[in-house]
Amino acid sequence: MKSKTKKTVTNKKLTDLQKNTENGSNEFLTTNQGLKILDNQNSLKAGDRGPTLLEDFIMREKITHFDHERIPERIVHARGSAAHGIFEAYGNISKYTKAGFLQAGRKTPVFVRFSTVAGSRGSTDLARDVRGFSVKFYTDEGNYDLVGNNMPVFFIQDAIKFPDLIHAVKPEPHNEIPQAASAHDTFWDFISIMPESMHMIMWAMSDRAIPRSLRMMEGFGVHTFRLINEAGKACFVKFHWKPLLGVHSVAWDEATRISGKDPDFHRRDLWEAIDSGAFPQWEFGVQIVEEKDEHKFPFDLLDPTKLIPEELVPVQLIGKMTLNRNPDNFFAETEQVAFHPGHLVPGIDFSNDPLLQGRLFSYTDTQLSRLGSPNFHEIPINRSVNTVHNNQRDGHMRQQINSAKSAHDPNNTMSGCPFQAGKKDGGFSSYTERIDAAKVRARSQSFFDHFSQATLFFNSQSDAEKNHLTNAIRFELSKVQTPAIRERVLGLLTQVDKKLAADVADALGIKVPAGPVGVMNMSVPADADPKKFQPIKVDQKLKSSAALSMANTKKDSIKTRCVAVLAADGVDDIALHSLLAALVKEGATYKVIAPKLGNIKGVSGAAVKADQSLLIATSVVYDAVFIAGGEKCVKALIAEPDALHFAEEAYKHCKPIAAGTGAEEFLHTTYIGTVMSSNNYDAVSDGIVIQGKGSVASAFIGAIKQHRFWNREIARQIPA
Ligand code: HDE
Repeated sequence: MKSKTKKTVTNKKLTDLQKNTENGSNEFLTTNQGLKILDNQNSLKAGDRGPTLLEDFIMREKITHFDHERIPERIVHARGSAAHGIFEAYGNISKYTKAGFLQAGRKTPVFVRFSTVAGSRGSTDLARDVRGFSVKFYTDEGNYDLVGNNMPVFFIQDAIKFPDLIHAVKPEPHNEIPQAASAHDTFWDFISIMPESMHMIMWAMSDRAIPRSLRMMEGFGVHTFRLINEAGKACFVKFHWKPLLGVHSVAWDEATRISGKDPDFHRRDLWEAIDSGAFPQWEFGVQIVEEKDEHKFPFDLLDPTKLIPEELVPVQLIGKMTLNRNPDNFFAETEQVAFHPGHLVPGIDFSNDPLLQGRLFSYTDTQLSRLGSPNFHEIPINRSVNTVHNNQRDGHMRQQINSAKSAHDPNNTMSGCPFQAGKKDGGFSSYTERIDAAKVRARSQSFFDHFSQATLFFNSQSDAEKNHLTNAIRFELSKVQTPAIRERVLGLLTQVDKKLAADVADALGIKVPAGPVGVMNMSVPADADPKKFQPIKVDQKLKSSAALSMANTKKDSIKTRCVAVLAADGVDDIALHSLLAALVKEGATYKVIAPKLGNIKGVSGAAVKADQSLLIATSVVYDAVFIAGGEKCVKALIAEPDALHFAEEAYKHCKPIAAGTGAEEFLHTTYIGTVMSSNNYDAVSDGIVIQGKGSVASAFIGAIKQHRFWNREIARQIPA
């Protein structure tokens, strides 16, 4: 035990000695005052069967601390998962920005937090929701936070509506139901009278809202920002994160089942990937618009319900982010990290997007009540790598011991220190935008086209994606209890796509309205002319945009994909090991699932370890299924209803399925066999790989790269 060494306390050494030791290291248990604890199992009592004494300061301290362990959760984005990493800039961007961390060759540590928006801290990862994508860059010019989402637009155009939006989507106030879900009256009531939300609704009802993994999501800064170069010249910019693994989602039915089987699915997936060295990566991209081109688009760059189609302004990739380290402590890092869109560095500035402007106030304000002190910047995860020098002092939980004799600026007492920095020393200066305007509560007419980009998004989706989106709105509106809300939403949908509206109406058993129901936009200020608030639809010419569909994402790798292997005694272990070696070589992982835990016997006489039993295994957390071959093994699996259900469920969710020698018989025992026996059945386009028809390994790998065979779902629904 290290603590036995005696330390001499001198005044000079006091602060060094005060450094906290790590919990769990080779040390004695102590109180918070450093007193060694003799007995941590029994409270102090009057006799061994007597009452506990108030005097027991050791127990009181322990329980008091415990009583106060929880802090208020974030009002939005409460459930999150985070990781450390590194950002490496490689683009030639100096023409547009002087931000040091964006210059080619620079490496900057980052901390990234992903989140859902509506649910509480303990809610499920797979809720249909927007995902937060916040990045803190610890640059040598100060911390820069890019606090974005996995969708490039937002529900509302002005920050003043944000509390209403969130009150509407959160559980209803009278009974706190439902948790982490938008499928309820208050949310859709708000949407039905807020036509500006229609574009975002298309994204939120698409499969983007149920990602396969946090590692397979795009990220967007959402607002238009400004970049500023050394000469002080500005341009507009939109920020993008593009995942190297492509953008992929699960099926809605699958999402609902994952929520029960493994509510930590995304958190676990991120943790395990980083833990195993399969570091998630994103490329960082910018869409740049010169100031002179600000008004050349059929939408307003300041409107956060609009994106800039990549066909109009391509994304230039200028850096790569790698997440390579899990947090050491969830609370200290993931929970206490405090992001703020106003944490800027020289070379980046705001635009006048009215949603962004409102955020600039909110984020510091919320940390004051969440983290409890204006000193939240001193929490280790929030500290700048630059030493902080200023005259701010004191407050709850102050960590820094400022030794200076005075704390005012300007001063003579400290010979003027700390000094203001000139521009050449890296001093931040806001972009000198000319503003000459009347003070009004108003919105520009250029914000009133609420539908054309919603239509653009819908038109850009593949048939399967359109199908999913339609079903998502059907699902949500079926949960809505008030018929008038359903009707109003349908009225708005007619403005996006007539067939979409008709298909949704059909499932609700009502007639599709001819157009908007009643006054389309009820968010009109008192005394204003309602005509000025009615939506317009500008012809945006571009009819579809490839980047908006996940069908066009990268499908070139099976890295980190997890394959479920169903096996039992008598498995053809030689063939199995060769298939597994091929999968692992390509970066995939696998789990062997057997009727029970322990070892299963291979035909070669060797044992194969079962990672999971059918009792706890579930198909929904896997990307693909392999039914191992071997006569006895196949017979044993056929006798297991859970194994049959496992395969049928994977088929229902459009996952690739491969069968080893003789395992075709297993498939024929399931509903999949009925499908396979139908005329003109094409196993390849259905993602089914059978041993004996070419190399199983390469065909299976090819199928896993495709992620899902959604066409299967349209052609035939399967009862599983
Ligand atoms: Fe946020 N948002 N937000 N938001 N937001 C918060 O700050 C807010 C908005 C986003 O992982 C809160 O520290 C207002 C858009 C993310 O810790 C709060 C408005 C976008 C996160 C807040 C918006 C976001 C937050 C709650 C309308 C995408 C999680 C806890 C003007 C660009 C950050 C906190 C993390 C968190 C306010 C709109 C993204 C209350 C007022 C648009 C990713 O300050």
